[in-house]
Parts: sequence; C-alpha cells; structure tokens
Amino acid sequence: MGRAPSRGLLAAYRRLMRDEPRAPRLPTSPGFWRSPLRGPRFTSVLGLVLLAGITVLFVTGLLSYAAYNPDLSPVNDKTPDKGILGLYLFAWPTNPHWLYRLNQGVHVTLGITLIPVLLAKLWSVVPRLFALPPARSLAHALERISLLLLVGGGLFEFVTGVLNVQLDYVFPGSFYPLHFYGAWVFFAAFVAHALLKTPTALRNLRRLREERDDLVSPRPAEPTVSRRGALWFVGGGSLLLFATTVGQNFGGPLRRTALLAPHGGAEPGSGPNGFQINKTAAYAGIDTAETAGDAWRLVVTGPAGTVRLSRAELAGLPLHSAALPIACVEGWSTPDQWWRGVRLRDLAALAGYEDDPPDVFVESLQRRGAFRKAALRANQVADPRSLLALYVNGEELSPDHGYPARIIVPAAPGVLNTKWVARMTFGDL
Ligand SMILES: Nc1nc2c(c(=O)[nH]1)N[C@H]1C(S)=C(S)[C@@H](COP(=O)(O)O)O[C@H]1N2
Ligand SMILES: [Mo]
Repeated sequence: MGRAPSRGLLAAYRRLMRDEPRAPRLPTSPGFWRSPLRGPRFTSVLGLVLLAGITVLFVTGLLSYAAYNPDLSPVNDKTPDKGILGLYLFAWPTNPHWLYRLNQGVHVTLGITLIPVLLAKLWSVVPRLFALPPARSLAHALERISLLLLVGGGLFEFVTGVLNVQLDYVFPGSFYPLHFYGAWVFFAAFVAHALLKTPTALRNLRRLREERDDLVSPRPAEPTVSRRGALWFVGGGSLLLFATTVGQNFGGPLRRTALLAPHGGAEPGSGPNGFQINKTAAYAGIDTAETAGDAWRLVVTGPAGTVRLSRAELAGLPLHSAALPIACVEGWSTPDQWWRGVRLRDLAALAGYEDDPPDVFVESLQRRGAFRKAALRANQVADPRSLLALYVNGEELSPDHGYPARIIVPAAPGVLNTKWVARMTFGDL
C-alpha cells in the first residue's frame, strides 16, 4: 500500500518550509547558504569600510559636478533638470591649483578600489535577499524596499562610473545625469541604511564571540579559508585594483603601472608635448588647413567690439607662464606642465573690461562634440595663471594639445580647458 503521491509532495514541501537540515534546495531556506564565512562580524567590517568610502565618493562626486560651474551656463550643465539637487552649487575656486586633480583622483581611484569590498559585502548578506516572509510588517517592508534601492543604486553607480572611465562615454551625453541622479537615490538609501545599521555593526565588532544571527549558516560547510583570510583576500583584491589604477594620477613611468586605467586615448609620445591626450585633433575633426598661419584668427568679443587676432599678434602680446595640470573627470591627470600664453584677463581688457574681468564663453574650431564650448566664471578669468596658452613646456602646442591656442585654468576640470579655441565672448553670463 503506497502513500498517495499528493501526501508525499506535501511532506516534502513541509520539510522544505521547516528548513529540514538535509537538503534545502531553495535559496529562501537558510540552510541553502552554507558558507561558514557569513556572519555579522564579516558583514560589519565590510559595511564600516563602505560607510567611510562611499561617503567620500558621494562628496567628491558632488564637488566634481560643482567644478563644472553648471549654474554658470547651460553649456556647462549636463544635468539641466536637477532642480533642488543643485542647491549646493557654488563658485568653483582656482586655489589650490591641484584641487580638481585631487578631487577626481580620489573619486575614481577610491571608487575602483572599493569594488571588491562592495561585492564581498553584497555576497555576505545575499541570504537576506531571499528571506521569507517578504515582509513581516510595514516597517520591515519599507526597510526591504530601501535595501533594493541601496543594492540596485550601489551597483548602478559603480557600473556607470567604471563604464564611463573605461569605455569613454558609452552613454553619449547621458552618463552625467544617470550617475548624478543615481548618486542621490543611492545615497538617500545609504544614509537610511547607515543610520539603522552602524550601531549594530559597531556592536558586532566589539563582541568577542559571534552571536546567533540570521547570517550565520545553520549547517555550515567545511571552511576552506578563515574569516580573516577572506578579509585579506578582499583587501588584496582592492589593493591590486588600487595599484593598477593609481598611476594614472601621475606622470612618467608611474603612469605605465596604471594597467587597468585607459591611458586617455592616443599614445602621447615623448618630448615637451608628450603628456596625456584626451581627444586628438583628428578625432575632433580639426583640419590643419583651418589652423594654419593665414587661416586662423582668434575672435574676441565684448563691449569694446570685436577684435580678430592672428597667432603672431597673440604671441606679440605680453606672455606669461603658469605650471598647471590637466585633470580629467575620468580620473587621469598630468603633473603640472609649463604653459605659456596670454592671460585671460588681458584678453578681457582687450574686449573692454579693463578692471573687473567678467565671465567668458569659449568656443572651439571643433564643429561637433559635447566639449567644443565651455563657460568660465569671472574668478577663473581673473586668476593671473589662467591663460590662453600658445606654448607648453617651451614648445609650440602640438595639434593634439590644442594648437593654435587652448585654455588652461587652475583647479578646473579638463573639460573646461577648451582646445583649438576660435572665439571668446566676454560678458556676464
Ligand atoms: N575642443 C575641445 N576641447 C577639449 C576637449 C574636446 O573634446 N574638444 N576635451 C576636453 C577634455 S574632456 C579634457 S580632459 C582636456 C584634455 O586635454 P589634453 O588632451 O590636452 O590632455 O581637453 C578638453 N578640451
Ligand atoms: Mo576630460
């Protein structure tokens, strides 16, 4: 006399729901997760590292956006619909001259370094993702929704950031709003999570022994590595990413250690112009016929009218030097280069602003592309180190670095240092 098959099924189902230690097959059963590494201490260590690291990422990210001076002109603003999220914007300073270089170097290098920590943290709490019942109360339901925003938002921010750095604008024109709005959603969930969990995390670390916890597997597998070993493994992964990325913040042989960082486009070669190039003249569609001696004129406009200057005339004006870096939003930067050219404030004077230099709108010869024009704020024009450079490191600018003339401004993101300048319009924007 066999049992009715339906009763057999029912029994199996009941066994499953009771978390029968023998063979749970569904991830909703705690016994399904068998790694003996999981536990509150492991999760807490990783969580506290992320608490510090992600806070720095958020702050440097917001500062990076402010550095574009998006509130100055729509051409600088990649996120025009930000509304109240732009309330914190301020006039980006020109001191210290390495400000953006440091900010963006920290943002990108730290972001890449934290990837193994983020992945390990998510792995450590994955059983909770499947925990049943889905919600025990309204508060619990809200908490779980905030966790979805936290996990989804975190992955989204890291993925979009890495793609932008590695693949050079895979989302044409839309990386900035995606990363910016994503950051706010993610950070809101992150703050809620940190407020709820930091006290627990600190308590977990002070405890000598692991408490009973839903993260501890009820039927742990044989350990293949200690918790300490696993943390070293995650830390080692971070260290490896750091070591193969950080070099892009420097020049010389160190840059070649940045194996994981794209080197900013074409090989820059050697010599005075042998430093990183973002977009080459060929890529930007700059024709040498347009930049040649007779063809090119700089058009400067202001209340005094319009002045057209050949390169020889520009080179005849008082020239000044400044040691300034190029620092790109993608996280690479160059050491200070010696630029030589005409001060922006002297050009403002030519345009009719003798004393108080105003903002300026700069346009390139380049016809297409998001970075062919940019606005600079009055404080940037007034700084005596801000130049329309004609020379770099004692040589003519190379075509790829912006010949016949390019903007260079202290502490500004690379994108404001317009190359192949054709027109400058002075006046309050
Ligand atoms: N006309 C023009 N100027 C430009 C760009 C561009 O695409 N077109 N790229 C900007 C960006 S994003 C950076 S980081 C710097 C890089 O300067 P470099 O190539 O001389 O290092 O140039 C800026 N000036
Ligand atoms: Mo850039």
